Amino acid sequence: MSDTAGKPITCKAAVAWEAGKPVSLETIEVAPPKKGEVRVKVNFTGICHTDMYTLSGSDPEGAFPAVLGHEGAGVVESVGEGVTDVKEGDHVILLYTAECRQCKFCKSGKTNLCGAVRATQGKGVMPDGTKRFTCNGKELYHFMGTSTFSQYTVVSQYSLVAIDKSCPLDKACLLGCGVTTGFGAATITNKIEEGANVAVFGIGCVGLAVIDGASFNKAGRIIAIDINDGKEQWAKKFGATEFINPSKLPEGKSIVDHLIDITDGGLDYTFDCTGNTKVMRSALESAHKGWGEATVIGVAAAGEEISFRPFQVVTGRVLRGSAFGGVKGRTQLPGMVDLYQKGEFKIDEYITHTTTLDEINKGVDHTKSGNCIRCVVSMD
Ligand code: NAD
Ligand code: DAO
Ligand code: ZN
Repeated sequence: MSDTAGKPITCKAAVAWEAGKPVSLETIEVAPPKKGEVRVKVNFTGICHTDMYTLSGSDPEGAFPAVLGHEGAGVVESVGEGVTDVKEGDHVILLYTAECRQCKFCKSGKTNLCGAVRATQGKGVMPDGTKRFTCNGKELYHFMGTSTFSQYTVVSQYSLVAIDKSCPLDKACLLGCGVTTGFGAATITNKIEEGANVAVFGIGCVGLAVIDGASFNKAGRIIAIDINDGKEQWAKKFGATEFINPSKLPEGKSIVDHLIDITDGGLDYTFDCTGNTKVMRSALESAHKGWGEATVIGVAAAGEEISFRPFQVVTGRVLRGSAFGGVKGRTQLPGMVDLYQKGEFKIDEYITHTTTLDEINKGVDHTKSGNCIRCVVSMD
């Protein structure tokens, strides 16, 4: 048993004191894990746009002060009573989409959404309704059930998965969100068939991972669409066959009309990876009549709505969504780690920036810039 088991740990964390302000490096106390919980030493975390969205104050579920971060990997420091699936020393990926294997969602076999910790996770507390982080005596909220912007975090036993120790944690952390989300959307939520034609709107980490998943499934044409021309070389590196900047089409030509023209009627699969509701509509309308399937991955701002003509779906197009790529974290992530280790899909290539916990605000700035795919933060 570790020397620290059962005791509070003092460590550093980036604390979001209030919306709209930079996170602040603080010394915090992390309480030991209670029944059914696990305390993890976080070695690396990615920074995702959802962290930025919550930090901006736009997230209706955002509670402050909080420890943000949800794309992390580390090592189990100690486990609470009753935890049997992971043990001290295990290498783990934190899961913002939990998997309990007991709730009606998990048992349905139809979804990777899990109900076990959903309600408390959304309120920024542990499943028993309390918090494990304090800073100068003030309690800090948890975030997405993971809070990876701290050197130590406490999570539900359903919110992490042990992985092979040979997988480097600075890469494994990206399986905690962006890479898994896109790759899974192409290969699990949708099982893109060999030769199928695909369009991906929005070429960030998630869109690139959709492209990688489509290539993995041997799609035919993979058309990447982004308003930033700089994304063309990225898209092609990941397997896109074509790139279109919709803002550079001839006057009066919409991206939907253009896609329908160049694909003889539309795409077999389309993906929104922007979070823009107008783009979501374009994704549906550029799916082929009769069978085209459009998947919303992007998260729209609170209160936004999608509109489209019902005839679009009456005539056989399908609109669906995908959370965490449809991946059941505890069951399926170890297999994804194996695939990565065998070189069958990309992780390293997404990392355009690295930084340290001390300089995490530089990472936040990188993430907001148009040229960052993922910034990985070393927590030591
Ligand atoms: P990102 O900001 O790195 O990439 C978005 C890309 O979309 C950018 O390249 C941008 O130039 C492009 N874009 C913006 N407006 C556009 C438009 N009108 N037409 C075409 N391209 C446009 O973001 P990311 O990290 O790749 O995440 C993408 C989205 O996925 C975000 O909304 C994020 O919140 C969401 N997300 C969802 C899940 C999930 O489980 N569903 C998980 C992770 C992220
Ligand atoms: O079960 O009600 C629920 C919510 C599950 C979470 C779905 C998350 C999808 C998008 C998250 C943003 C990216 C980190
Ligand atoms: Zn469950």
